[in-house]
Amino acid sequence: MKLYYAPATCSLSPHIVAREAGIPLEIERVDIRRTPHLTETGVDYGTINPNAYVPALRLDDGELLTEGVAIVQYLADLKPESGLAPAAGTRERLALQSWLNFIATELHKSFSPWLFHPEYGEQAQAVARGRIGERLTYVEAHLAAGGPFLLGAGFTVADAYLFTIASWAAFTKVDLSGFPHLRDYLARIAARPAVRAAMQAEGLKLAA
Ligand SMILES: N[C@@H](CCC(=O)N[C@@H](CS)C(=O)NCC(=O)O)C(=O)O
Repeated sequence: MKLYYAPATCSLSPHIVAREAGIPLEIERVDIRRTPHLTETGVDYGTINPNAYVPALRLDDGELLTEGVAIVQYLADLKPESGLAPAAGTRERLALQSWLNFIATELHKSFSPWLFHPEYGEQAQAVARGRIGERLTYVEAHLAAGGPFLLGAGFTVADAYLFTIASWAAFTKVDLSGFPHLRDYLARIAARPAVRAAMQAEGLKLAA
């Protein structure tokens, strides 16, 4: 299997999941800062994924799987014993899907594209930061009431995704000082060997 990724973007989430599950993965970098987006082997990524965004997972049978929340569940389901996703059809799986959708639609898409493109202007960015702050207040309360992970005791694919997206706060001027449980949570996840390995493979700076 091959994961198309861009360093430190949302594709870090499936990258972490594969490593947490012990699934061997080939990775190919995509330069999403240039138009057209080229892969590291010089292919126009738009010819691979018509939406030209990462992540995308090339399966061994040649099919291309897109959308981060689908990819992480696919990977987790390949290794049910990893506990990265509760079994399909259970209440716990619904809770996982609820978190994945929350992270995708309420957090990921409030950060991106708004806080990554200065051309949207300060007003739009202030609105995005306000919205993110409200959503993180909800996450903070949830972690304060339970934890240590989103679904309770065990690390799941939702944690890989939330870690990836909430870590963007560090370089998008989203203030996490009012969210101590979230900051502890992010630090705990950053220390996981699989997370460190994925970040290292993407050339990212590791927490001390
Ligand atoms: N709906 C997609 C969104 C993916 C997405 O936003 N990818 C960003 C990086 S985090 C990207 O590749 N942006 C480049 C572009 O859209 O051209 C998913 O959840 O997988």
